[in-house]
Amino acid sequence: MNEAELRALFDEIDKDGDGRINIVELAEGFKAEGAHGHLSEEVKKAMTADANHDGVLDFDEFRTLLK
Ligand SMILES: [Ca+2]
Ligand SMILES: [Ca+2]
Repeated sequence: MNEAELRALFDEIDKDGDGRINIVELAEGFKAEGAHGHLSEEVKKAMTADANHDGVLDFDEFRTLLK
């Protein structure tokens, strides 16, 4: 996935457009991607990318997650 694709995906998940992905947006994003069953596990796993522990994923953290 290149930088532009990452940015497009980030913007798609970041529904309120504040430049950060919170847990609700993340869960909705996973649902949209067709994740089933262990949604909370997937979200928990994704939040380990929250390097500065502010409870949201900024673009840098999001990029690290998908690397
Ligand atoms: Ca947001
Ligand atoms: Ca963060």
